Amino acid sequence: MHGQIQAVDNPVDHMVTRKKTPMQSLRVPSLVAAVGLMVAVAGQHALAPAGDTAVLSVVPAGGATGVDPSQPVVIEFTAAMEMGMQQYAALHVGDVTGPVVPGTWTFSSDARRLTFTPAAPLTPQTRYTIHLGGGMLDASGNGVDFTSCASQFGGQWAIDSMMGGSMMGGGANMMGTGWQGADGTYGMVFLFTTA
Ligand SMILES: [Cu+2]
Repeated sequence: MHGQIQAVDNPVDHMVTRKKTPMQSLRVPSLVAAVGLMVAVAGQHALAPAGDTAVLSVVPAGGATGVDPSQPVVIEFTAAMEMGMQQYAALHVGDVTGPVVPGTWTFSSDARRLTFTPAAPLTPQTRYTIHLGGGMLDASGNGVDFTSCASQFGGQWAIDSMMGGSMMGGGANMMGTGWQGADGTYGMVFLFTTA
């Protein structure tokens, strides 16, 4: 799957296009649209454009260093998220193409706070990448506005070139619906390093 879909513009353009209407922002290759249609027909999520729900906080933030390996990874949203969206969050060792850290992502009872509990403690002095799928939906079925991630929480858009190479970690496909947003990105990544 990786590398078959070409990025159509740069991260800055994504930040602009997200604010346009769905038709105006549909600057994705027809292949992507076709895949989205197939998935919609299959009864799963179509590529929903971002609505009003945004990311409220990311801990540890992108670029953080000296992070306590026992410190939980916590993502907060401004509104409740749709059930099951935790499947579109992952923690990778190294960059976003690295192995997925085994563990469990759990939503708070109000579905606004997502916490990762690793199966084993994180490794000291190691780089990790939090990956949030661009196709995540809120409880109203709208996409999440990730722009605050880049402007406030050290996030980077997971564009196609970043996703190149094989996605490790149990064969997880992080370029399908749920992982890919309506803007064509694969969501946000946040790199941090443990103490
Ligand atoms: Cu990932």
